[in-house]
Amino acid sequence: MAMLSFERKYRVRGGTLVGGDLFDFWVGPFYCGFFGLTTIFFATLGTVLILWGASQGPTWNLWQINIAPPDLSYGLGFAPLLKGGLWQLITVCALGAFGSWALREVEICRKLGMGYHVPVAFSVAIFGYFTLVVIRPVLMGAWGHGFPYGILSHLDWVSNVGYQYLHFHYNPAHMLAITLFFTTCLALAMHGGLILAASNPQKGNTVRCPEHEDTFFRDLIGYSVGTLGIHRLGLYLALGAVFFSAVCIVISGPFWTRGWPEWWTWWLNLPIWS
Ligand code: UQ2
Repeated sequence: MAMLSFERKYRVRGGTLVGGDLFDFWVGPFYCGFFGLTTIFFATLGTVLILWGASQGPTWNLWQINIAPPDLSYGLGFAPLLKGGLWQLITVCALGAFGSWALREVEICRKLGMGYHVPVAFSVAIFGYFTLVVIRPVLMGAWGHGFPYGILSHLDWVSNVGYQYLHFHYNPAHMLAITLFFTTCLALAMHGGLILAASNPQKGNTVRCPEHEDTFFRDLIGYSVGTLGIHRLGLYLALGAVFFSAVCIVISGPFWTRGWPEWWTWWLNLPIWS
């Protein structure tokens, strides 16, 4: 692992949330910390449980391995290990590992005197997963509403749940989420393109500065969002995409049980048409 000579200077003591100085050390390039240990604990245990679950299943085909949530009849109770209990334990391990990783990010931010933007952003991704395997199943009254852990099986789950609501593209929150995902791609493509363009000048010229980047977009569309602004915009678009993805699935079932095309009857029933 490459290490720049000045990096040592930024490896500062303190900023820990738990454990004081006890776990405040590095292993090679990696910070440990209390949450580094809990991350390793949950990630290792979860991986071992998945491997053991696979060993009890009918296949070692990587695409077909599946660890399913409990049957709906178990409701919100515990299920036997091979009847969804494994899925429940693996879910606890996953949330333990993701949460530990977010808190390790917080400790590193505190050490470096940085803002908490990275752990906040990661927490929104965790919230997306939490919505699928905890919030929605709890609102629906059964862990069996969580998605199965498997490459093809989770795709089948997405397809089946989608068709249960006839046509998921009519879900207004799904529309918003897709629009935000596409706009995130547009913004990152524009930003990546602009940065590479400015740092690869024509032969004989020096690398271009932010003034040139601003000027390009002012010449093109009369507006530049700015060098800080493009990163804010990218963050908000990406977090918004994940947030509305979580909204679009959590309203499907708990708050709307029919097909999504039918939701639009409020529009057809507006009094202005009569
Ligand atoms: C910009 C700017 C950057 C950029 C980009 C723009 C100098 C290096 C890409 C242009 C972006 C605009 C005008 C916003 C587009 C809006 C949406 C919703 C995609 O001005 O400042 O910094 O990378």
